[in-house]
Amino acid sequence: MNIFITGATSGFGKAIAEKFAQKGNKLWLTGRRTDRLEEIKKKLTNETDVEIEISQLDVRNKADVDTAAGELINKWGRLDLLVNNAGLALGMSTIDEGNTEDWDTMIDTNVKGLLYITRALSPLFREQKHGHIINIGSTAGKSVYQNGNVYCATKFAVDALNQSMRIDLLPYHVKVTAINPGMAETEFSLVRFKGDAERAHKTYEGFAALKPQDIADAVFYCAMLPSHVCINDLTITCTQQANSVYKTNL
Ligand code: NDP
Ligand code: 8X3
Repeated sequence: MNIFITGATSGFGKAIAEKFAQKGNKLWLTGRRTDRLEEIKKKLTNETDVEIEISQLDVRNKADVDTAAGELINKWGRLDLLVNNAGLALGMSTIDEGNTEDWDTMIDTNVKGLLYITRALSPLFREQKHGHIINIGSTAGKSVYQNGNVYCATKFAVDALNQSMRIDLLPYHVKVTAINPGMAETEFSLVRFKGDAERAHKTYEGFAALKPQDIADAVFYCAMLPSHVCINDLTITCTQQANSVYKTNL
């Protein structure tokens, strides 16, 4: 398969890249941190014999998104799977105290970035009459949690877009799947708490949180199903988490 992944420099995106490379798939990996992309390409090229392309890409930049999509279309001419994974949370506060710059960044990345990528690559799927989009949503897009307001709203938007895209692309045999993880120990909390490693670590204290590989396994499972089978929506939490709100560390 030919696979394009956003946010492949860490966490879920990196684990998804590793999983698909180990299974012999061609990858186009993107993210803002070029050093990480080069490192991952080098490692996967040493460990496997798959073709790995990398593009430095900020999904908020529509012109750059269109350029990367154009490069893919010129070079590969075919795409089987798009993984819309790039995303982030910034801060946790009540609505009356929220940081509006953080709100802009979350909305621009999690919603508009996902839209730019999908708009740039879905015409290729339409022409091929084949393809699969896997959107990484969240349990936060199913039920809101305290102080999660805008981040949760962006993931509710991903849920709505996931459902809409499936209807829009159905005539072209394009599968659309949402994978909605619960708490997973990646760089997510380090980013959310702006480099405060102690606070980030505390998020997962007393928990056996999900690992990035758990989500990579789920993405792989959904992507490998027969052409007549599509998982529309899959919510995955660690065993100590019932939904985005209720957790226990017993
Ligand atoms: P990480 O912080 O480990 O990874 C986030 C990835 O997104 C990085 O590769 C980062 O790359 C990329 N990214 C962030 N902003 C941009 C941008 N503007 N343009 C391009 N890439 C960007 O976190 P996760 O792996 O946990 O997060 C991946 C997805 O999973 C996100 O959508 C997140 O909302 C979602 N999620 C996470 C959960 C968790 O508990 N960890 C639970 C549920 C959902 P770079 O910085 O190099 O650009
Ligand atoms: C927690 C989900 O996306 O806030 O249940 O990490 S998220």
